[in-house]
Amino acid sequence: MYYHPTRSVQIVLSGLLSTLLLLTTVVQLQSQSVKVSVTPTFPDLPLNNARITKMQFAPDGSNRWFICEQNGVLWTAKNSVATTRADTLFDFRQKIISTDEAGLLGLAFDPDFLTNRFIYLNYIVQRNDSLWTLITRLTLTATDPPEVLPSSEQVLFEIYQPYPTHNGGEIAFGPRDEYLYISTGDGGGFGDPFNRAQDLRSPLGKILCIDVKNPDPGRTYSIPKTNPFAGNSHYREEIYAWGLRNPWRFSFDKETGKLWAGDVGQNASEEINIIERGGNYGWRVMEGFHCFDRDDALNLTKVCDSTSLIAPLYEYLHVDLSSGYSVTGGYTYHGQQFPELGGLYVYGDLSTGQIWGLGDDGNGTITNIELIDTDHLITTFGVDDKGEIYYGTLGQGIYKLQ
Ligand SMILES: [Ca+2]
Repeated sequence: MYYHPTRSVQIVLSGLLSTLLLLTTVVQLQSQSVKVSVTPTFPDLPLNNARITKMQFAPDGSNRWFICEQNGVLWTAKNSVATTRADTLFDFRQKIISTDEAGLLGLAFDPDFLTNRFIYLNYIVQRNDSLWTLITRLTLTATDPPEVLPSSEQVLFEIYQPYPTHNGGEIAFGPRDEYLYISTGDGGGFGDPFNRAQDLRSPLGKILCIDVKNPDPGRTYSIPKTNPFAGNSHYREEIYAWGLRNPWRFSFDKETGKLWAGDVGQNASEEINIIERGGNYGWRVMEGFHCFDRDDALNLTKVCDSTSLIAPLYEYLHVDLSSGYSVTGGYTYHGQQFPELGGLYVYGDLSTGQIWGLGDDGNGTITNIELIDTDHLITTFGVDDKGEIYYGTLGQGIYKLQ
């Protein structure tokens, strides 16, 4: 059964969301107008069932992908189907915990990478019986291939993780403010058992924002003055937005500056959100457009107080195993190959391998186009220097949309 988007619109009508949403029309299209296929990016590299968690294109003209594997290995290879060589930048398998959803999860290049050669990582370690997310910075050599200077690693920020699930994992610099944005999940457990995503004293279930380029004296970062709780020590001052379950992947539209996030759902709904400063995205009061009940998680008609909560731009429901149940956020498209996709947000689903393009015309019409239905377990997307889109998988390789 194919999910019909008007279903969510009808539920909105019976719910308590703002009247603005009632004006929204969702148009679901198949891909007949856009011909998309996928091809292996590295057909001659032995990827050995690598569980790819992140792929970033180097911003220095070296034509290199940097590829993170969940187990803690970072490697680089030239972006060519003729590539036969990959170079390991580091092997952190001994220090990174790679189990369930934990591991090496995120990578970002410094906005001034050309001069400082800094990269930033998001990964999980175990200390005694506790799991921690570490955000660290490393320096690369200017050689080709580059090498990591291991002694350069500095821990900038850390977050206690109660479970090895719903750990978020994205890190990215804002294209306009150069702050470092970090996604955290609610920390795991069914239905956010400790209500961490709504707890403004917890860093979990959030998008965080810190300034690592202008740290306070004696610290590794500072709080941007524009953060909603900057200067308010009653709350976590790093919070930028909250009410998120597991925003595993987010990205900035390089042209509009908008922050797009895919928030992985619980039992009912996968969300695409436009994240705004100070926004509360609902979890666990709501899942997608629906009030959430921990005791009856499939009841989509429950009533709750959704005042001041921000609904997703779009959701798809867990109808059956063919409908998708774990969103993988992607990137807005600004490449050359598919003019029809210009400005659309390209994202996918881990479980079904579907890839869609989502557009908002700004006048209340949201269009979701299925671009292709692959057989791949899509974990993450990447963009090359021409704006073309790729994705990594759990053990099935790396592919390019073309
Ligand atoms: Ca939400």
